[in-house]
Amino acid sequence: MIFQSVLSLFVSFFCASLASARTHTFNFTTGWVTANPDGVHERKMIGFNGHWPVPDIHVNKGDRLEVYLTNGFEDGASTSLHFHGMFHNISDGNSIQMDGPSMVTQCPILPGRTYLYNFTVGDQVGTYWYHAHSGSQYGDGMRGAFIIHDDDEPFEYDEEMVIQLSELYWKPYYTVTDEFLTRYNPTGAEPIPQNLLFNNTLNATLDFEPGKTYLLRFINSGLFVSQYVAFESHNFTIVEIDGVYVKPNTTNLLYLTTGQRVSALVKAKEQDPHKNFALMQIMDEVMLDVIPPELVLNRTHEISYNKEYGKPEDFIVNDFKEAANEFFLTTFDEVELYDDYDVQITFDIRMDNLGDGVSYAFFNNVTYVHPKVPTLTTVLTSGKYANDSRIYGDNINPYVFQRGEIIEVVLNNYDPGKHPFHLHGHNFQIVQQSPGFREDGDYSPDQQDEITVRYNESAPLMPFPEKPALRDTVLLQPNGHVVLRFKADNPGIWFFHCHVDWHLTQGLASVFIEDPFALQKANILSENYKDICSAAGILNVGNAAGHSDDWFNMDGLPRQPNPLPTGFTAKGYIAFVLSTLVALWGLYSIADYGLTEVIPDDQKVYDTLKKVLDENNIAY
Ligand SMILES: *[C@@H]1O[C@H](CO)[C@@H](O)[C@H](O)[C@H]1NC(C)=O
Ligand SMILES: *[C@@H]1O[C@H](CO)[C@@H](O)[C@H](O)[C@H]1NC(C)=O
Ligand SMILES: *[C@@H]1O[C@H](CO)[C@@H](O)[C@H](O)[C@H]1NC(C)=O
Ligand SMILES: *[C@@H]1O[C@H](CO)[C@@H](O)[C@H](O)[C@H]1NC(C)=O
Ligand SMILES: *[C@@H]1O[C@H](CO)[C@@H](O)[C@H](O)[C@H]1NC(C)=O
Ligand SMILES: *[C@@H]1O[C@H](CO)[C@@H](O)[C@H](O)[C@H]1NC(C)=O
Ligand SMILES: *[C@@H]1O[C@H](CO)[C@@H](O)[C@H](O)[C@H]1NC(C)=O
Ligand SMILES: *[C@@H]1O[C@H](CO)[C@@H](O)[C@H](O)[C@H]1NC(C)=O
Ligand SMILES: *[C@@H]1O[C@H](CO)[C@@H](O)[C@H](O)[C@H]1NC(C)=O
Ligand SMILES: *[C@@H]1O[C@H](CO)[C@@H](O)[C@H](O)[C@H]1NC(C)=O
Ligand SMILES: *[C@@H]1O[C@H](CO)[C@@H](O)[C@H](O)[C@H]1NC(C)=O
Ligand SMILES: [Cu+2]
Repeated sequence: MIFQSVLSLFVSFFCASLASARTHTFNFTTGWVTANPDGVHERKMIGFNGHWPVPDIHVNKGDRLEVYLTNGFEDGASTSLHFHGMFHNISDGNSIQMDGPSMVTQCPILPGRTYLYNFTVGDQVGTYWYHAHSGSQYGDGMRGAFIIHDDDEPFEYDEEMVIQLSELYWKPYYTVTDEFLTRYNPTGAEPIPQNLLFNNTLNATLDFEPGKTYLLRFINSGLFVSQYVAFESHNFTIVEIDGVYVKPNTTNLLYLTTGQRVSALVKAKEQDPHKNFALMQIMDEVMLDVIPPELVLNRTHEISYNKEYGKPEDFIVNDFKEAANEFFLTTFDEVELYDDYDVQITFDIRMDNLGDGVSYAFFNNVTYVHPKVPTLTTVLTSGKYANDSRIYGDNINPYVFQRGEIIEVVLNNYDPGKHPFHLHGHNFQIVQQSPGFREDGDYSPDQQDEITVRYNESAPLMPFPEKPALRDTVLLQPNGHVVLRFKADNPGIWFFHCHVDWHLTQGLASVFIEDPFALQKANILSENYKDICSAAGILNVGNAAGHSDDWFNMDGLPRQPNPLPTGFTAKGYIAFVLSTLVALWGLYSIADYGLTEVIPDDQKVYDTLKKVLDENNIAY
């Protein structure tokens, strides 16, 4: 009897989901499109099929997505696409080849090639996004919202609005990257954007009607800065973060790091207010090493009840500490904290110069360098060796997990920067999240050790939350720490990295290989996968160095540059480059020197500088 009713329940559930699940097919060909996102500076953006912005994608729970991504770049750039927050759960079919990061779960797609991203969204619901996972391409517009609608949302609203927060650089990503990752930028100062963007434009107007409730889905799809959002005379009630429903929490100020999503209900005024209101978008200026005087740090958008009421004034935010704090949000389902861990990984995060003079980012003194073959290829072709982290190459910070283990990741920040850490394939519980301990204005590399407050397990700074926040991207504060836990219940190859894309470019990443034998059982490399690799001249078998005769032979493994020569400290190197620069310009003091101005628009000054530095044979 019981068996029968369970069976019929199962059958009806199965039929219902089968009947409603749809497949959404897209053909996207990448290419440069002339646009003027901020109305100030025309530039080329990365669009699909000749259009920019690229479309938002809306699906329902359980649906399948088939995206044919064709590389249409004519400048030789390779590409790939990642659906941020998707679990690609092995139990929903085998889609680990669809996660997107280049050289982790696929090869770079070369011009003229097409790769199919084909996966179901499984049980996942809420606010996600998709973006390029090759170089910093997404900053130039190769990103869109990805919304999974749910008939059973635990809240009600009349209309939804999807809003991407990002920033704009006027120069193309490859130029900004080149200017960032050079020995002429020895402190690793992040490139300063020229503008904020709100849903890919500068000024926006959102129409409100009295009496209605709106669901505002915010996505920080930027490369770099965190952003605050403040609403004049209206409150936000947070109901979802990163695809996880939370106990409603009301606030006037939201904070989103890059990669994060926050959905909030906003109740419009009951009666016609006879005025319009300001929705403020504000850059977290603490993240900027220098603030150029012309940079506009906040933008005012109009919540329009009636066009005739005129534009709203700025809404002033007095205390940014009032922003909703992710650590205190509780999941709607009140999921309890994993009470212990099986495996603990501690990452000390540092930024420093290596022998080529460039500033790199490190987990435990290792900066991520792409292996010769994607880690997925190594997992699927290494047979019994797949359980041994040594075959993945020490320069990717690899960790192998067994199914069911509770993993605790401790991040200690020996850097005065903010870092939003993102894990592919999982949500994690936020077990500890310290405040920042940065001493303003102090960037001296050799003082970081004194300032930094590491996680001390026997004396945690925060009480352990009984029902912790759960999400896929978390903020690590300057010189502080965070502690995360998740269960290794999703076999895969999961990239764990800082979502400040400049820091990822500097190598702030690790790769988690979860239950490799389950992956081997469920997967073979598809013909499409192998073709893409072959076209790029990448082997379809082998360890991180491309060897398959001896799985522990690491000859030819791509490695990080050597350290600075002994006696040539990072601090000395920075001082030398700075004094050379200062001597050249003769006008600036080191203190207020704008480092991103190191590469001035004036090409002649740049060339002279280069020559002087080369003649002095600084870095090698
Ligand atoms: C998309 O591309 C595929 C393969 O290139 C092709 O078979 C299909 O007809 C295209 N579909 C649409 C809707 O353009
Ligand atoms: C945005 O608003 C500012 C200030 O009101 C105005 O100067 C600018 O022209 C507007 N830009 C666009 C693209 O609408
Ligand atoms: C996508 O994957 C599903 C499940 O494996 C398969 O049935 C379908 O044919 C695939 N779609 C394409 C276009 O290959
Ligand atoms: C933001 O832009 C997307 C398309 O890029 C659009 O679908 C969406 O409605 C816009 N959001 C608002 C609030 O206008
Ligand atoms: C916003 O929430 C605060 C605190 O809950 C409350 O005091 C205030 O009245 C609310 N404001 C509006 C406009 O609803
Ligand atoms: C916006 O920036 C201006 C200066 O750029 C500042 O005066 C103003 O207080 C800021 N407003 C908010 C809400 O932060
Ligand atoms: C809402 O968030 C604040 C901190 O931002 C926290 O103190 C409070 O406990 C939260 N309330 C609920 C119901 O989650
Ligand atoms: C990393 O380097 C620092 C400074 O050189 C050193 O103190 C530390 O012990 C190293 N850490 C690891 C995990 O190797
Ligand atoms: C994989 O390695 C782990 C840890 O070294 C070990 O406990 C486990 O038994 C290994 N699994 C297999 C199937 O060899
Ligand atoms: C960690 O905390 C314990 C308990 O307060 C203390 O005895 C110990 O010295 C601390 N460890 C470090 C490295 O600070
Ligand atoms: C993956 O699916 C399994 C089986 O349904 C489930 O137990 C596990 O929680 C899922 N993991 C994730 C990260 O979705
Ligand atoms: Cu970072």
